[in-house]
Amino acid sequence: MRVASGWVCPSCSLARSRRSFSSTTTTFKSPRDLPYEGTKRSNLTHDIRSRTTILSLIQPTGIPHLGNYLGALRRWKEFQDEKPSPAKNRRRNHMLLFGLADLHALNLKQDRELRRLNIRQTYASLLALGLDPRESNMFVQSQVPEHAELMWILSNVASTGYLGRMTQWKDKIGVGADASMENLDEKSREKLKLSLFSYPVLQAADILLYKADLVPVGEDQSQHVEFTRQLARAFNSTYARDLKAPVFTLPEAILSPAKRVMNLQQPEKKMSKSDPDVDGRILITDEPDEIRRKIKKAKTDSVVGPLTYDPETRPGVSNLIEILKHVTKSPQTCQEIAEENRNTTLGGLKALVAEEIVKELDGVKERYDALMAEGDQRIEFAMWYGRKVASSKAGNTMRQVRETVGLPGPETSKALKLAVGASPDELWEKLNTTKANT
Ligand code: AQP
Repeated sequence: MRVASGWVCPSCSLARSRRSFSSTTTTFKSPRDLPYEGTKRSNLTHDIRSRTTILSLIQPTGIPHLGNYLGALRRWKEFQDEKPSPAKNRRRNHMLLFGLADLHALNLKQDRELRRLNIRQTYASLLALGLDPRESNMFVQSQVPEHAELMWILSNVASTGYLGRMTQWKDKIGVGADASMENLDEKSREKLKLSLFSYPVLQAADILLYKADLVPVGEDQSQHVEFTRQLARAFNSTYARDLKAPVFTLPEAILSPAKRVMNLQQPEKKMSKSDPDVDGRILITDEPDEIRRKIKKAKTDSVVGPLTYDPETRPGVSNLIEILKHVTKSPQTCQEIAEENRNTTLGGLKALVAEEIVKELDGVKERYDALMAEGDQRIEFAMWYGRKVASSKAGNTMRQVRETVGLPGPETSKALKLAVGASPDELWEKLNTTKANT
């Protein structure tokens, strides 16, 4: 493995003394270095052999769907399943932090009971997929208040021009990709809340708070990781220029091969939890017959002739071929899959896709139901455990950030340390006495 010059992750000894915040390249000796075949990891700046922090969050806006699963959650589980390195005394190579982004999810207006249920259901879904709180720390974002604090500090280096060019707020309020703050009509301005516009700043705080090296995400989130890198650079150069080492390292997005699973009913849109049409998505907890029904109903086309892959002219059919490729982790290209099945009817293709999804999600529904039926104890324990680990890491980062920026820490003086257990009156008295005696 070769690591090019430049700043690399803090746990990595290589190139540590170089103080460049720019992106560098790493080459890998073997495919084993990659989380799994087909994963794109370009221009990595850290040494994968050292302990890497991997972080990813999901919004608890409903039960995860096939897009969330293929784009992110399956990866989470694969990281967890990676065997610890014998050379490191069985110490796992990765520190895994997975979270429920419930502060982000406040963007979606919901009744409080439904919100609580969604958080519990999303957490249960992760457990049902096989994520184990003893291996992967699974925390709830709002239970670690440092996320919001770091977001505010990062807001001071976040440019509204950059945020204005990002696509997510445009998607969510339903304006075109070429919309800008200047040409928004009054109604769209009203719809665009500050939390949606500044969503990427909170996402950057999520990542930087844990000094994550790798962030597995679907394609829709990759521009947010790029923005995070930009904020990390801006913070380092604004506040930490005089320090020996930068405060933040630059995270890398890991894009899943399943970049963008599309909506089954509107294949020009991505599959989404919050889309009102439930037939547009396969939930990871759907029963086999429900999966078959939704795939059978998926919008395709009436093109006569052989099966072909062309996302432009045949978006529905192409989406099904892509799903087939990713669910089965086929090394073939989508064109090759289409060619191999050229004489298969659309009905035949749908049946094939449905059966592969049923196989892939086998057992998830049963485990999910069992967890939801058993009461809150297991889920609450897992949340508490995840929060404990996350809070400890977050607290360390925020101490460093406050000091770097010049904000007082939680204890501002030795005197306040003495105050533990004393009432404010007693302490004031004590300070006055000390002053009088000097
Ligand atoms: N359709 C998709 N294809 C591939 N990956 C996807 N992801 C989401 N949709 C797809 C990835 O799943 C992870 C968790 O997503 P999220 O819930 O944090 O945010 P999101 O991208 O906004 O997901 P949804 O399902 O569309 O939720 P709503 O409707 O609530 O906004 C992320 O890594 C994401 O890339």
